[in-house]
This record gives sequence, structure tokens and C-alpha cells, in this order.
Amino acid sequence: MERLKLQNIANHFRVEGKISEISALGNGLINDSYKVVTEGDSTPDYVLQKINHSIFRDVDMLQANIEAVTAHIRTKLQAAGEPDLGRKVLEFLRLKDSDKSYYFDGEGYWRMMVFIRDAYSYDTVNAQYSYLAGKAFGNFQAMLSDLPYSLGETIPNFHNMEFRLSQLREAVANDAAGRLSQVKDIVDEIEARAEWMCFAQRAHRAGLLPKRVCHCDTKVNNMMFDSEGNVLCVIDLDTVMPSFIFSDFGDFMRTAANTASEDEPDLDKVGFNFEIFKSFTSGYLESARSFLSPIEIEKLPYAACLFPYMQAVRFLADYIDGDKYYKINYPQHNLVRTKNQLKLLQSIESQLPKMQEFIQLFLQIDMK
Ligand code: GN1
Ligand code: MG
Repeated sequence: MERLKLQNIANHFRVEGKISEISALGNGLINDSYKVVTEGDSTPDYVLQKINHSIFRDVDMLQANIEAVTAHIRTKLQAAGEPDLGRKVLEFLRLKDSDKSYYFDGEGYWRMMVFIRDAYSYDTVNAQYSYLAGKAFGNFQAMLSDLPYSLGETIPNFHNMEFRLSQLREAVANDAAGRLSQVKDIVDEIEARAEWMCFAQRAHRAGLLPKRVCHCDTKVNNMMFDSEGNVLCVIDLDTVMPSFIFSDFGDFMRTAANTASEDEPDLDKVGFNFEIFKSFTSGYLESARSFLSPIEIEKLPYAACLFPYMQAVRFLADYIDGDKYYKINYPQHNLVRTKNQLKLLQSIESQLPKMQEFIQLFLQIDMK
């Protein structure tokens, strides 16, 4: 999008300083992000984001959720005497002519937040970062456990496995892009696991598994680190909503413990890194076990399987549908992603006994 147009949009927000530069930022699959640089060092830089309105239908709800979550975290950090508040929680700008935190330009919805300075995000992490990330996500969930506001579902049924399977089945029935014949084997491979993978929904209906406020997009690159590897904060809060804690655990595993990126076409490179599982799980349980129930802990290995599976279902449904949801760089992109996630799933499945053993041991040692 051209610079002048972006600058005009940015100027509707309460920006401090004079804008000197605007450039594209990040590699998210849903929203478009830009970095807005201001002149000099005394004013912050910003991130300007175009909200994907075809996916996030209710922008008022979306922003109300995000405002509630960031305000709650800010209050908690302030009470704890946090000196570096500006880097520990996202700060959204309001419009100049109203208190709204988003701007509608007649076509699309925009929002703006302060750019966190001296922060880094990664697509892969080592074991130490993974441990710190585990602690950070546990803390994030813990901080939000007493949120005095009931969050809306910004994308209804977002991590509902039964619903995601029904979407795939609908895509298969319609075969809108005429691609079904190429992917029949993959559909079968998915269907063979359908019942097992819907365990969480059944357990929830039976009253055995609660929903808690979760982030629901805990890809490793949605976390900001400082130069020493300490976690500053969690970003990309669009999908913060009630879900099973499996969402945050599973999606981090899916991205951080994959030995390749989620769209690596060479499947020999794709596999599950057990060391990352161990370190993330240790960190996560350290900060989250005080509020987790036994079933939530025992089923973490299931969660590690669930997310590559769910992602495979979502990528495949989109491929069959003709690539309407995820941004793609080439025609087979969603198919490559699907195969990648299934390969990861197989690798995780082969390590399930080891994972279960680790969780049991961890709990025994920690309980003494
Ligand atoms: C999307 O926006 P981004 O790229 O962080 C998606 C996630 C998927 C992910 C797959 C709202 O996240 O659910 O896991 O792509 N977000 C939405 O990479 O659908
Ligand atoms: Mg993201």
C-alpha cells in the first residue's frame, strides 16, 4: 500500500512525533502490518496494522477484548512494581477524535500500537529460550485467570476440533477448486485420527475440561524477547479468548519444536524436537501448574499432537476450497503446509510414550 495513504491513516491516531518512514513488517498470515518510524529518539515508533475484517468480523469485540486484556496485565505489572512497563505489555493508540482504538477508512479497519524497542522475535528457539517461553505463557495465562471481563470469541469455534473437521468435510463435499482427487489419501489420514483428536471437546462436554483465557496463537514468533533471551511480552492478541489450555501449549510446540518451518517442503527436514518439548513443558508447568487440573497436565502430549493435526485440517480445507483464508506465495503452498504438519504429527506420535513418561516424572519430582 502506498506510503501517503498509510501515513494518512496513521495520522488519525494520537501519534507522538513526526512520522519519517513506513515499511512493511513481519510475516503473519492474516493481518497486514507496517512499522511506522518517527523522527528522533524522543518519540516512540509504532506498528500500524490492517485488521483482516473478513476473518475478524466483529472489530468492536476484537478491540474490546484486547483492551481488556492489556489493561488487566498492565494493572498487574504496575502492582508488582514493574519498571519496564512499556516493553512488557502492548499499548494501543486511540484516535484523535474519539476514544476508539481503531479507525475505519471506508474500506478497512486499522489499529496502531507502540513498537516495542530493542525487542526480537524468532521463528526458531533453542532449549533455554523455550523454557523461558514456557514460563511466560504460563504467566500470561495466570495473569488473565482473574480477568473481570468475559471475553468474546473473536473467531467462533476457533480451536474447536469438531468444528474444524466439519469445515474440512464441507470443503471435501463441495470440492470447490477441483483439487480433491489429488488429496484423497491425506483426507483419509486425517479422518483416521478424527475421534482421538476430538477428545478435548468430549471431555469439555462431560464437564472434565475447563476453558480458560488463552492466547490461541502461540506461534513462537508471537513472543518478543530482549537481547538476553528474556521474554518481554506476548503479541498478536487477536485470538485471546476462552479455550482449552491445550491451545497455547500445543501451538507453541507445533512451531517451536518443529525442526523446520511450517511450510518446509522437504519432509525429511520436518520432525519433532524432544528437547524443546522438555524445556517448554518444564517452564510452562513451573508457572502454570498451580492452577492446572490433573487432566490438563496429563493430556499435554495429546495437545502436542492436536495442533499440528488441527493446522493440517485447516490448511487442507483451505487448499481444497481454493486458498481463501491463508495468504499463499504459490499455488501448492497450503498443500505443502498440510503435508508438513502431518509429517510433524507422525514424528510427535512416535515420541508419545517418551512425552508421557517425562510428564509423569516431572510431576513426581516437582511434588516432593
Ligand atoms: C495464523 O496471523 P498468524 O500468522 O499469526 C492463524 C493461526 C494459525 C497460523 C498458522 C487468526 O496466525 O491460527 O495457527 O496462521 N491465525 C488465525 O501459521 O487464523
Ligand atoms: Mg503472528
